[in-house]
Amino acid sequence: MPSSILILNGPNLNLLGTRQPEVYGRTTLADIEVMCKTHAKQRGVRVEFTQSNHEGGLIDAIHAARATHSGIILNAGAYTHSSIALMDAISSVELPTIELHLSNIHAREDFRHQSYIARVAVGVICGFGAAGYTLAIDALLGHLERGS
Ligand code: CA2
Repeated sequence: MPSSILILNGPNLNLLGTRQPEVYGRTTLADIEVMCKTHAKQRGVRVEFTQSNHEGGLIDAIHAARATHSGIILNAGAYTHSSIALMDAISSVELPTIELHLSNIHAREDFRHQSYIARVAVGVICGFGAAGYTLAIDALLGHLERGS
């Protein structure tokens, strides 16, 4: 049983619940952290939940996870669509990673359809709002338990 997973949130997600509720909902990132920790406790796993507006901060967190976590859930925000550096960081740590988005990126602008993260992720969850975070925890635990 994996003991700990990292949930990593990228740029602007600290603004959740305060702007554009029609796109991202009214739930704040702090609310989502509580949801994740409650769900993870029921599933018998620890969660580290963090956010950074900086590409380098996200990369540092991914590198550090290699020593402390069994897998990663990553909502990389807009870096999803641009960051080869984040893609390389995920490849380099060899931790199973689930790509996550609140919105359905495929139903939005064309530039959101491209994801560098998806190329190295186990799978992608998008379009389920805040509920996607607990879906991603279950998906990652299922993957870790199966070992594939
Ligand atoms: O749907 C998602 O979770 C996204 O990762 C959110 C990113 C966006 O660039 C991705 O294409 C999809 C944007 C996060 C911005 O979050 C805000 C929250 C409240 C107000 C304004 C922005």
